[in-house]
Amino acid sequence: MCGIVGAVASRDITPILVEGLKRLEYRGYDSCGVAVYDNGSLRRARSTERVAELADHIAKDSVAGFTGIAHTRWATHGAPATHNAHPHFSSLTGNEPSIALVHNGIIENHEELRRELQGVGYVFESQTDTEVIAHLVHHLYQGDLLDAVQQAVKRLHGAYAIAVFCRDEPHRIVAARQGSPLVIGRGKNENFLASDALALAGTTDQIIYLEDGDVADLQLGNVWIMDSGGKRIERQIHTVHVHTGAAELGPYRHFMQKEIFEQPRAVADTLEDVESVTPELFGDAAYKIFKQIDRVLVLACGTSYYAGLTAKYWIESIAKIPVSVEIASEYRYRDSVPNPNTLVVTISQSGETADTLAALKHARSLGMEQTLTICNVSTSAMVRECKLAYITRAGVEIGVASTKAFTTQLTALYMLTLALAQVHDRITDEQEAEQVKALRHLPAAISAVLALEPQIIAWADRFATKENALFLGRGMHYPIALEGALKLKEISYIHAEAYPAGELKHGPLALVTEEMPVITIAPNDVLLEKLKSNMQEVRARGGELYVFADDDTKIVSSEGVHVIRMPEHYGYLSPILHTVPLQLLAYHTACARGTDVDKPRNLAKSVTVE
Ligand code: HGA
Repeated sequence: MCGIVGAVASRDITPILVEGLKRLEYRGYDSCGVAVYDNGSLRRARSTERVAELADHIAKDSVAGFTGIAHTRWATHGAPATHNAHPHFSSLTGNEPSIALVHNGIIENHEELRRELQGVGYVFESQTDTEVIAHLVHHLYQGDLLDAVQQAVKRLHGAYAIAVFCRDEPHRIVAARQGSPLVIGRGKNENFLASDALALAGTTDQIIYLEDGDVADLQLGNVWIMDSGGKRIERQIHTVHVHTGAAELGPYRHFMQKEIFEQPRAVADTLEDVESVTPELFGDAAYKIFKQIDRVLVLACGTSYYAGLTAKYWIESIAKIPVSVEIASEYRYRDSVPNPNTLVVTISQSGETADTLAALKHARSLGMEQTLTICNVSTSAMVRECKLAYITRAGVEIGVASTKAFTTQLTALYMLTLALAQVHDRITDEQEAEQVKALRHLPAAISAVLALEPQIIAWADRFATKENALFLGRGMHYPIALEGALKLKEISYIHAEAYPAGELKHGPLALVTEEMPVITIAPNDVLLEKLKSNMQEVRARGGELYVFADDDTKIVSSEGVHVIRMPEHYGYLSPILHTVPLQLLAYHTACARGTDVDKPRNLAKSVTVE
């Protein structure tokens, strides 16, 4: 999603800004821009193409300066067009621009502010909510940018991370955050800011995480931070080593393909050091917290939500603790019945998902203080906000459609299941040792499934001509069917829906014709015979079945029934194995349709707006 980079230095900072935007590029954006202070004027370059094209404009027009801000935009208000791209400038009509501003987030009272500012003479050039902040700061400016920004943010409703600079104070950037991430990078006689420390990798590893309500004043030699009450505060400086080596494609065609094939390594790394499952893997206080809770509430969005749904089957079956799983964006706005003995589990790849962070805060405001996150970024807001954490070691995930983050989340959630079962005496030592052995074999089992790729490519070529698909699963494989359908939608733009197979006859069977491919997850579990009946229901209506069947199910190909044989049933961990062929099917179908696999239309990675 949107990225921000800023720098105040005594050297040309455009290369730092461009490099920072490049590092954030994988998150998805529709336009980008840079503004710098150059010899008494504000200069700007903006583009609706990629950052590489923006860099060409910068070079061609010799845009350079020692103070500047840059942005990748994922439009929320106003079309993805150059005039809506950030940075936005402000001046009164006829004057040279004197304020430049970038923003992540959404200003909810933008219409009211727009009318007010138009009333005092400001002319708007964009349809964005962001431009009101630029004009508001300009309107309030009386020689001190910090003072103007502090006054301006008091008028804003909604979520924002902003960075602003002013022609009249060229060695200064003022930044503020409320609900959207923002970090400060400290250098020697130069300072930086970004929406993620990743953007500053290679420039500085001395990072300060701003908190909600903070306003920061960046100058050459120092950074001052004020809290929401305007009081000067010290925030800790962290030394952050951001792993950046993953951005190479190697022999793969897309990052998504690379990330699918990285799963044996990602799962093995996530399991590293785990000889036996102990609560302490989740934090020092985990034993005490796990002991005192008697329910679990999972809060997540998208693919992470499906990981939570899978965990519900595991935790209720093995640890015998009731679990509810809520879509974060819904939970935060509905009336629910809180229980203080709840373990609140948030799941987020980036740890910055705005909806999940807000849902977490909501749960806490309802008196549920025992919080744990499953997250891929150890320095994220989610990890800082939760009492307990398990950091998955998927590595940087570039493809917008999540793959290795999902399977590593599942791995961590299975360990959570075992830890809860252990603390609540629901599992014997022998059973636990057996499960840990199965976990440790998981990377090898995933590798065996990856070897099915050639067969899946043959299916994908046929899927590429379809416009609809149905996914069926039962029990703990139903969330995997949901994830398979989501993957296909996200990157191939084929309309796909998932159902628990027993639900077919209650409605979706009406959609089944010879034109409807029905992808079926067929593990050899207690529901197998029931699933076979559901498959017959599809065949009887002419629907064509594409079945991922465990070897020991003995399901064989026949007319209208295509089978790819999976390894033998993998017990509780089977959902993880069955995820992999669905990822490959979505990936190769998208390739056959020629879509932009790593950056699907309208989507962004790390969804930091509501
Ligand atoms: N609302 C602003 C910024 C959008 C954003 O933060 N996207 O991630 C706009 O539409 O320009």
